[in-house]
Amino acid sequence: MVTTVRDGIAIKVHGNAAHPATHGALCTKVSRYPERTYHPERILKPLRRTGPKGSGQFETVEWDTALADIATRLKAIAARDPQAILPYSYAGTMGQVQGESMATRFFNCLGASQLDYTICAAAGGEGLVQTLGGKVGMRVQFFAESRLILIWGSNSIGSNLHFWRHVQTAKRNGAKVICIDPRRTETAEKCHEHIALMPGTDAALALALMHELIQNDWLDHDYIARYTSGWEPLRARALEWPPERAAATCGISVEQIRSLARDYGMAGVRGEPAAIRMNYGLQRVHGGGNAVRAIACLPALTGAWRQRAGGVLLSSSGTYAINKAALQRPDLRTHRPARTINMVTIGDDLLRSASASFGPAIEALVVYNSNPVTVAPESSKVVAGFARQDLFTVVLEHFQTDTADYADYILPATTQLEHWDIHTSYGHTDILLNQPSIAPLGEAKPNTQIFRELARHMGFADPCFSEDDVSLCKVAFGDAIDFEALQRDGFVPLPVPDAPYAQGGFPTPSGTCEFFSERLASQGLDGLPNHVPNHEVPIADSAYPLAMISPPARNFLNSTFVNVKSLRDAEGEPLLEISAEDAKVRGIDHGDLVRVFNTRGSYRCTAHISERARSGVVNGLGIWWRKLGLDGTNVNELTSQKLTDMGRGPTFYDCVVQVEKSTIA
Ligand SMILES: Nc1nc2c(c(=O)[nH]1)N[C@H]1C(S)=C(S)[C@@H](COP(=O)(O)OP(=O)(O)OC[C@H]3O[C@@H](n4cnc5c(=O)[nH]c(N)nc54)[C@H](O)[C@@H]3O)O[C@H]1N2
Ligand SMILES: Nc1nc2c(c(=O)[nH]1)N[C@H]1C(S)=C(S)[C@@H](COP(=O)(O)OP(=O)(O)OC[C@H]3O[C@@H](n4cnc5c(=O)[nH]c(N)nc54)[C@H](O)[C@@H]3O)O[C@H]1N2
Ligand SMILES: [Mo]
Repeated sequence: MVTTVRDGIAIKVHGNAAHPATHGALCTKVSRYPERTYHPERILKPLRRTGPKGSGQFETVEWDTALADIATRLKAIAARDPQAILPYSYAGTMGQVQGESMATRFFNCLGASQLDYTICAAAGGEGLVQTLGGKVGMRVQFFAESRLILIWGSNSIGSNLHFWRHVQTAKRNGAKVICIDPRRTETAEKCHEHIALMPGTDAALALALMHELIQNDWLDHDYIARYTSGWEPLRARALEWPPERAAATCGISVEQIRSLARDYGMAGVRGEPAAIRMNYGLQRVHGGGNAVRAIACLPALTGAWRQRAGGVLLSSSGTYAINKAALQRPDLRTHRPARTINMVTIGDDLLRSASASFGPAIEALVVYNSNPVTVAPESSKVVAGFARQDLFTVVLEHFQTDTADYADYILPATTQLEHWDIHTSYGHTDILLNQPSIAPLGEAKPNTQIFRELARHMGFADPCFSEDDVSLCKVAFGDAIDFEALQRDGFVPLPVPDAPYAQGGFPTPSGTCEFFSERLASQGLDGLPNHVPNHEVPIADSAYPLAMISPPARNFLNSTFVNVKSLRDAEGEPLLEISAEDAKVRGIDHGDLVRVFNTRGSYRCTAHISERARSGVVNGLGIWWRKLGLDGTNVNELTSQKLTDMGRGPTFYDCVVQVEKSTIA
């Protein structure tokens, strides 16, 4: 991203044309970054709560007053048990320095509880690691050369525009593109085919594809023999999944499955590269880890990995050898090993009292780079937790988010335009440097600086608390990269092979693509991928007969940008997409106010009768700020804290609901 600055003011941001991965383009929301940065509601001074928790009433205070008081409060809690203090952080702008570096040093030194960073990609990441050995895969640019592309569980146009460019190139060169997604997204409608399966049934589809590859002998026997393990048991498992069985499970036709298998299998037979762009949408369900495992097996069956434009890509993040120990200094943790709290279950965990198994109740929360009151599942619990009178909460933020409303202190943080950071990717494999283009606005400080100063107030003496941000940027990759080149160009590509698994060499313990995972089996789990049904499977004529998914709205980045007027205007209002059929039986018209509800809660929004929704599934687009929605709620009022089969991840898209016309205005 290149920022144009005039008289110290950032007036425009655009993509760096010299960077091949972005190719000079930004998505709409990020192109509004100046509007967000200079937003009149930016928090530019530390704030201290004056009204009741959640009321959003604050007064400004001096930095030193705020930090001294916060340090006093944290010290008192730490003297009893530092594990009663919990940091909570996640996406922010996903940098390594403003993310888990100085902050993590601080909490390590304090001996605070540790956070399990699971809210996004944990299940799929684990599934991929069990099968391929790492978060690694095809090089993203070679999708442009593929002849067949499956976009599986991703709205690329909405959430990964830079990938979509390669798809367009492939399409122009005659490739066939197929989208597998319950929702008819912007992406699905631009593909040649769209397979709108029921949420959480992807493993069943993948197993049926294997069944067809076996029955028709569309297999690369040589590749299987040389570079895979567990073929015989996988074969037996796949043969349990004829297309008829999978069609019933997935809510699609037998012919759709046969046709997809034929396209994928024949590409292999003809030696035409077939590529799968999986993404995290399909793993936010109970069986998310297994689904990723099943899909990740496919290219090894047909030998698609032999070509650089064939294989699968879920994430490239495993390519980066980040020196986390140097950034985070786990050696500072001299206390006994602290417990780990899963960020997905923050609702329940904030409401837990002390016990032998849990440890101390959470007495203090320090939130940065995240907006849990908006994004975490089962909001009623999360809100009740944040509203606890005896909880001390500090939030580092740009804006008074739903979470900041519950803070005792809000500390103003800098944005990406105002600080140093270093970034990785989960698509391409370049390292990126973020250099500040403008001075911090008002009294805002980088997260790193806030934790440096807090460390001083706590009396932490280790010299690592004076390391500056440029040095942290250098530490992240050490000698592995040429920092001067990074500073000059803004990006440095990592050396990665074009076709990483053309001759095996998977980073698994066996060096093969592991159809059967000994590691999973040794944990008492199924060593083979299987279809693991959703926690909540919709059943006709039951109290909650509809499945609800809540993928992000195109113009929002999770809950970021929701307060940027031009983007919020583009999205309009919180809405629920419902099929004509499901709307009709409920007497719902387009634009009606509806109540969406289940055992966890109730949420009102506007119904859109839309072809984007298949029958049996409603789409509640996210992630609106609660305070901008009707009744001060959002879609996470309905989602559950149940976890995935692997990785302890969230199940946002595994949720049943009922919908009715709202009777009150
Ligand atoms: N505009 C925008 N871009 C974003 C984000 C954003 O919030 N807004 N978020 C960023 C982040 S944090 C992430 S993790 C990535 C996520 O990016 P992706 O992992 O690519 O996922 P999404 O595009 O968010 O959408 C998930 C898609 O999965 C579909 N889906 C839901 N359930 C299932 C299922 O069971 N099976 C299948 N096959 N599909 C399913 C949804 O309908 C949706 O189209 O995007 C990043 N980019
Ligand atoms: N229902 C439903 N819920 C979901 C999802 C879904 O698809 N459906 N998606 C899930 C996914 S994939 C993810 S990744 C999570 C994301 O959830 P979060 O990690 O909470 O991400 P955001 O909502 O983008 O909020 C990031 C916050 O960090 C702030 N921020 C940005 N940069 C900085 C900085 O430098 N310093 C500080 N202090 N703050 C900063 C922003 O202002 C913003 O309020 O949400 C999850 N929740
Ligand atoms: Mo995410």
